[in-house]
This record gives sequence, structure tokens and C-alpha cells, in this order.
Amino acid sequence: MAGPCDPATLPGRHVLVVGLGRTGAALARHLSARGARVRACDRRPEAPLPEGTDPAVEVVRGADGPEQLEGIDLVIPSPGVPASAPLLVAAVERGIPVRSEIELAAAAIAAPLVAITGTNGKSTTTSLIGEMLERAGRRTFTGGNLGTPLVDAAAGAYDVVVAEVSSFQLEWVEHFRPRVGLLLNVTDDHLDRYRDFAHYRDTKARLFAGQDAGDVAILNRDDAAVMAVAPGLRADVRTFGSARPRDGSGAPSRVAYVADDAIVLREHSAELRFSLARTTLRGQHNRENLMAALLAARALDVPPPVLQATVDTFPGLRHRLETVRETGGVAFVDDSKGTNVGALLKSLEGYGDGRVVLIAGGLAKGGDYTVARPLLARKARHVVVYGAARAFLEESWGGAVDLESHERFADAVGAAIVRARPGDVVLLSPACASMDQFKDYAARGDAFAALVRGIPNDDVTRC
Ligand code: UMA
Repeated sequence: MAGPCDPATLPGRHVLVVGLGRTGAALARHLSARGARVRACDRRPEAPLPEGTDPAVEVVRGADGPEQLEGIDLVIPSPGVPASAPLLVAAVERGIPVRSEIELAAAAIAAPLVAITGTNGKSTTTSLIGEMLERAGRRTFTGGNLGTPLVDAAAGAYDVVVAEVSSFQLEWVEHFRPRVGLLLNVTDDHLDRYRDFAHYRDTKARLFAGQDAGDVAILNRDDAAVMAVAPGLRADVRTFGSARPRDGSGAPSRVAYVADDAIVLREHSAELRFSLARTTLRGQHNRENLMAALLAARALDVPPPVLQATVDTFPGLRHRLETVRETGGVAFVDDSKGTNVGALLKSLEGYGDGRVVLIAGGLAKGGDYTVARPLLARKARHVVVYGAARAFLEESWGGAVDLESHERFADAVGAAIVRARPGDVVLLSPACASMDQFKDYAARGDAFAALVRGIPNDDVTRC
């Protein structure tokens, strides 16, 4: 691979890593092990020094401005650092290359790479694909935005590498070339970071920019914003969607669709059927995740019996429509990972009309939340909003649904519990990020679970 991420060019190169979170720590390890001269900076004075950091790494805490560029010839920002950060703007102005962590990682990984992006469903689909490959006996790395930085895969002996990829990670890629790339869906998200929806979608589409004939691109046929990127692709396109494509519709020769209680994969003239009778993954969005994962695993020749076994037994992800308690006829469901309005819509669709008591709120990420009004009016009996976004949510949804507002998360959960009746679902599907009151979405989900596990058994049936 050409370019500044070529592993052969790293020894002696002066690299600046921006951010000392998970990505920064992994980058510092990777780069210093390959002979680069590393400076790692973080705006937080209290940023912890990652364990096992090579003493040769120059660590600067409490500063992430352009002055850090002195003597530097490659910059690798953490995903949380926006392109508008003064340091990155100055690097571009001075002609110092800026590259994403995933670009550096991919340049060092020899195994075939499967990369999954989309607004929602990435983590579930990534985990499903990883599980399918593991079951097929392949040594598999499963990570990326899911939690373990992709660059960590470079140090292991893997047959295949499966990575969840966020739009943030796609901002600074040029040669990133997954053998199999998946774009699951694109709806409003992160509009506090991007100029508009088109900017966000185009950033996601960069997943395919380095692909060529011989690579595979997997797209959602039912999502117009996804299909808009198809004409520019050089890879072999395969699609999934809810309905069987009509003959002569120009659909590719490999497609997935839903038929009765099964997913059908059409591979040229052959058809494979995967029963959905035993899966615990519910809802239309999970059918999409399953179809995408099946297409990806077939692109890597995983045998059908292994795929059916994974469909039958995959338990789903934590904080993603996870039932944390059922008592008094009420189910308490943690969907804390649903941090945008598209995720809320997909989650609501899985429940009966008028049966949901919804808890939503936290930090809104821009975009139009009024799109949820019709579905909320149908599915939700009551909505409790909380946190920094509560006035915005009240404005977006007020009048469409019975709604109350609380500043503190714990009060919002308490209010939802009081409203619940037998047959209801108390659903935490916040449509917002968590960081106004929590470290991350997982901490918010754990807080929800702790609160609802603390309810005495007969307390939710009294209303
Ligand atoms: N920092 C600066 N200057 C800045 C911004 C941040 O110095 O301008 C510092 C912060 O002080 C902090 C560090 O950078 O110390 C944090 O970097 P980071 O926010 O990039 O976080 P990491 O720990 O490196 O985690 C990142 C992803 N985080 C984000 O994209 C915000 C993790 O995804 C990912 O799991 C991890 O890399 C491994 O790949 C999380 C996420 O929320 C789950 N992702 C978003 C999403 O899924 O919607 C995109």
C-alpha cells in the first residue's frame, strides 16, 4: 500500500496521536512497536497514561492545539476529534498528512477485512458475522467501533478481521479497502458534527472508496439513501431487503429477502433458506441485520449449517432491546444503545399499539425528531423525557403523545414505573447520547437495570 500508513515507512516517522482514550492507547502501542517516534496528546489534563505505554512515547496532557504539530509528519486523530479541531485544520493547511486509525490498521492487517457501517444495527451485525466465522473455525478478530480498536488486530494471528466502522473513523481514509463492506442504513445522526445529512451519508460511503472489482459491497435495497451510493461502486454489489426482487428488476445475482418465517439467499440460480423459527432477535431491523450478516458470511464461504446454527442461538447484544426484568405483566427493556431517532423508530415498531411507556432523553445529536410523532402516537401510551434534551424532545413530540419531563434520569425511570400497567413494555430507547449524565450508553443501561431490579414485585401492578 502506498501512502503514509505503509508499515514500511513507519520506522523513524514522527507521528502525533490525538486523544488518549481507547484508540489513542492502542495507536501508541502499535506505532511505537513498529519503530515510529510517537507523541500522544490529549486536551484533558487528567487523561490517564495508558497502561504499558512505551516510555519512549512523549505524552502531552492538557493540550491538543496546533503547537503539537512541531516536528510531526503524520497525524492520527481519535474518532472523537472532529475535523474542525484547530490542530487538524492546521495540519491540513500545512500539508501534514492526517489519517484515520482504521487506515493505519488496515495497512498492517494481512487477513481479509469485513467492515460494517450504517446508522443502526452495526454492532449486532458485526457480532453476528464474527460469531458465524468463529463457528466456522476461522480465527476471527471482532471489534472496531464495537469496542476494541481495529489497530489491535494487527498484533494477532487472524484468518479474518471483522470491524464495526463509524462515520468518525471514515473521515480520514484514502486506501481503506475492506474485502467485504456493508452499509446497513443511513438516517439522521451526528448532525452536530456534519454539515447536513448528505455530508454524513457521503462520509459513510467512503467505506467503499478504496474497493475494486473482486471486493464485495452489501447494501440495503429498502433504504434509498443507501442505494444512492450504488452506482459509483466498483465492487460486486449484493443487496438485502424485505421483499423478493421482481424478475427483470435489475437486482444483482446474489440477494437476500424475507419469505414467511425464513430468510432466503439467492445465489445465482440456487436458493438457501434460513429458518427464523428459533431466533431471539426480534423486529424487522433484526431481520435486516441477519440478512446482511448472512450475505457477508457467504461471501467468505461459511457453510449454511453453521449460519443456521448462529441464527438459532445468537443471544443479541447488551443494551440493545435487552429485557432486563419482567414482573407484574410488565417487561422492562433496555435499549440504551439506541442513541438516535432512527433507532427509536425501529425499536418502537416491534411492540404492540399503545403498549409502550417510553423513556427518552440525554444529549440530542441534531436532526429532525418530529419524524417519530406518528409512530409514538400509535405505540406509546406515555413518554417520559429527561436530561439535556428534554425541552427539545418536548417541543418535537408534545401534543402527539401524553408526555412528562424530568431532569434526572432516575426520576424519569421512577415516573415510567409508576405509569406501567400489566401488558406494557417500559422501554428505555433514548434516541440521544448518554454523556450529559453518564460515562456512556452502557452505564445508562446498567443504571436502568439497577433501578428496575430494585422494584418490589407487586409495585408495578398497583396502577
Ligand atoms: N480528545 C481530545 N481532543 C478532542 C476530542 C477528544 O484530546 O478534540 C480526547 C478526549 O479527552 C479523550 C479521548 O480523546 O481522552 C477520547 O477519544 P475518543 O472519543 O475517540 O474515544 P476512544 O476511547 O478512542 O473510543 C473510540 C470510539 N469513540 C468515539 O467514536 C466517540 C468508540 O466508539 C470506539 O469503541 C473506540 O474508539 C474503539 O474503536 C464509541 C462511540 O460512541 C462506542 N462511537 C460512536 C457511535 O457509535 O455512535 C461513533
